[in-house]
Amino acid sequence: SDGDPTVVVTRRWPEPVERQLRERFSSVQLNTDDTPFGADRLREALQQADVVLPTVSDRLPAEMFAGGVRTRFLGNFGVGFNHIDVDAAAAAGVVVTNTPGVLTDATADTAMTLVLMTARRAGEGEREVRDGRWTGWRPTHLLGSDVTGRTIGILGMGRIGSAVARRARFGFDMPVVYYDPNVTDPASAGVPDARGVGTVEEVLEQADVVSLHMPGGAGNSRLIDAERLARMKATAFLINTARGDIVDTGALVKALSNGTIAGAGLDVYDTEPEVPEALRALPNAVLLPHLGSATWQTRVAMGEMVLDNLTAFLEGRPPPCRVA
Ligand code: 8YV
Repeated sequence: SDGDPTVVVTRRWPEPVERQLRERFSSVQLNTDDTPFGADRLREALQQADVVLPTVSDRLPAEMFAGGVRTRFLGNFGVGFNHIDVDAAAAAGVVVTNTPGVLTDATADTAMTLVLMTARRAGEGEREVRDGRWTGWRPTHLLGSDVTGRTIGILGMGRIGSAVARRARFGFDMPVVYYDPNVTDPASAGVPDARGVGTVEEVLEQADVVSLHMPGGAGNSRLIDAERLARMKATAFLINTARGDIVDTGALVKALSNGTIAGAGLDVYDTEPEVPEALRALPNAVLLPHLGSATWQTRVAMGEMVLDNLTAFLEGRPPPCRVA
């Protein structure tokens, strides 16, 4: 893809990075109405464009690459890439990159937002005020649970898990227990006194708040099922800013309705943007619309990182964030 590659961008990006795209590539196609592409338009893009820049809302399973594609570079706008079959892409000669690091703090902040909102019943309270149902202060009104000093359990102590652990430990005095077979020295995560344990179950049994930070996709699919939810304390909260498929949603709805756990704070869903009515009806669930990395600064940085990877690829250098 030398000279002037054709570039398809599947969703709107923040203006500063769309401007860079227009300045750099004369044949860039921006998705001006910002509607999700769907399978047909994605297949067409892979057949016609040298470069496609997708997001989490674009499903790219193996069949998209079957029979070969024109696209040589897929620069994913986001760190998680379980929506792309990277093996099939590689077999079709497509280089895939992602955007690690630049969204770590924004996503960890979202996780802490959910911890606080869930434990302190902030969503319930906000709805009460807005609906004109607040009747005044009283000693037993909307009592939540303390956050400061309670134990946080981190499943997946990578970049984002570590950033949540540091916020919890140093901002909220929370002891940290974690499961991540790849992290043997918690000092490397910036939390020297975090306690690594050998199983997911130990984290679930010990934590007052459990926060998920592993990748989605086959390996972790339905990791948090009915049996594991039952291992959690009845007073505990489950936080998910990672991927929806890590949690069995049906089992979570049951656990939230029958008091198996106290509450859940979710930013991601396995059927996005569909959120089951049974979940939406539960007062002890705080539900955000996949806001993890949604700040101006972070989304611009993500776009710039996609562009850096694309530039490296087009100049024949190894893209810094190649996956697989
Ligand atoms: C993005 C995310 O908003 O990076 C990820 O994996 O889930 C979010 O930061 C989304 O993926 C955009 O493609």
